[in-house]
Amino acid sequence: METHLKNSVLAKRLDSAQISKLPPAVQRPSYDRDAVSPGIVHIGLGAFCRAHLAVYTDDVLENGAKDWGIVGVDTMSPAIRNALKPQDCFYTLLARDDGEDKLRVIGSMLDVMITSDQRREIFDLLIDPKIRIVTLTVTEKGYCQDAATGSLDEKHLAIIADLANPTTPNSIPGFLTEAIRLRRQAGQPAFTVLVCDNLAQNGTKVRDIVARFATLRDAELGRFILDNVSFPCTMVDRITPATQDADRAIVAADLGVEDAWPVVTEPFRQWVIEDRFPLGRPDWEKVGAIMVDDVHPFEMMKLRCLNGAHSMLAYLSVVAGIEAISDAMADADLPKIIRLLWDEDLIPSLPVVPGTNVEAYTRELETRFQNKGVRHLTLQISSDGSQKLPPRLLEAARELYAAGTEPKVIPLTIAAWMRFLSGRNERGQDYKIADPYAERLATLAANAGDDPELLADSLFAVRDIFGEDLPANQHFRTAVIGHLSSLMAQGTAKTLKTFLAG
Ligand code: CS2
Repeated sequence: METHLKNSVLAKRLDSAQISKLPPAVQRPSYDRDAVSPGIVHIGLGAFCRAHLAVYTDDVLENGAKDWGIVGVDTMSPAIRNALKPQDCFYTLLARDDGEDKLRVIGSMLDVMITSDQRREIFDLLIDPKIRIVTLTVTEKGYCQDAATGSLDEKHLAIIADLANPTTPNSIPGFLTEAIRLRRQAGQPAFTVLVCDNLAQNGTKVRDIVARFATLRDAELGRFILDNVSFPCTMVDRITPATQDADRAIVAADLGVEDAWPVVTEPFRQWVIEDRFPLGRPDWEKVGAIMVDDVHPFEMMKLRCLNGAHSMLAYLSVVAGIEAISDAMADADLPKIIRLLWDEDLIPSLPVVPGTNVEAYTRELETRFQNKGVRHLTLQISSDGSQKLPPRLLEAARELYAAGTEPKVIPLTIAAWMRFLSGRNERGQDYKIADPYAERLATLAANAGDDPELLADSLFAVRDIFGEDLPANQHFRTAVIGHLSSLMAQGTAKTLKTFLAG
């Protein structure tokens, strides 16, 4: 990123002074940004939140709200602060459809802070009564959960470290607990915690994780959190890949000034939120969010049909050497396999929800996945399978077995993930496996060599992914081993053809 800027021939950088000089086609804040104060602290500044909740919030500011600006906090590296602070935290959103680009400069992010060197400052802000909501996008693994059960992983090294030094936390459960404790000590009512990651029952799950961490510190604090802190569940959706240098070049050419970290996304966006905000919230429902009493049915539909299909496409594609989701959608067989995943396994696993049409939803997903303007890399989606597969697909498999039917495509997906763990695709190219369990999984895969049964059984033994029940289920085990044998012996193309013929 910084290299791109150094080589740039454009002298100017996007910032407050440039906003009024941007080309007319670029949408930009028309509100008085200096009059906006922060009401939200957002933790986890990846591309997604900047294409989603920051945009909904920007719309609310456009509607005249003054006290719902966002202060962004990142726990990973100073890169985002280095990129955004010189731009007065303005950044560009490039919404792309096949052939159509819309640029918009977002102003809802008022400041960016980093936990490594601004922890005290961040805690001071978090006890300020003007902050009423803490939103999070830290990915599934950020919550230090046992993926199979969704409860706090008490053996997680970051959790052990934070329990030893609870006032200087680095993990998300440790950080939230300390912020809630300090706020209570300051006599302020608790802020609302709005989890915007793809976990089933995300708010409830994270509340239990945080309360458990707090209980390990002090049982009374754990009780306080359960009784007093609201964690509404949400379903968030907008396909937003990591920004590439090529995107920066497109944005710079269109804006006429440099933006060190724009975000590229699709036009579609959706947000369903449980309306439990004791200290108030922005009028997100006036700008397209759907406020409901129970998010769970919407969340299951999205987590399974969108994210589950993404994971399936990702593992089969990475192994086959297909780089992007839109390329996978142009394959002869992969779109048919996704259709089967939806029709045979996922749609039957979902409750019927009045007002939603899951068949239409999956047809819309096909179109969204085909969008060539958003180059969503399959390797990016393949990350963190140990955390993503349980809520996206393994839960559905469990429910189908419990209802007396058998999943057909989920075992193929699990076999593809197992094959993927070899780290080499069918063209002989190596790729990096990004996963909190990467080392453990790669070692199991290497030790099993080319024996599919040994590989499957060694991976099934990782109980914090598969639990006890699925490895003991003979149908599931046999189906996975069958597909894995085929993938290893014949490759993805032939395996898919045989599967579709069968
Ligand atoms: C994707 C999600 O990377 C992934 O695992 O499945 O980031 C997906 O693009 C978003 O959830 C869409 O809302």
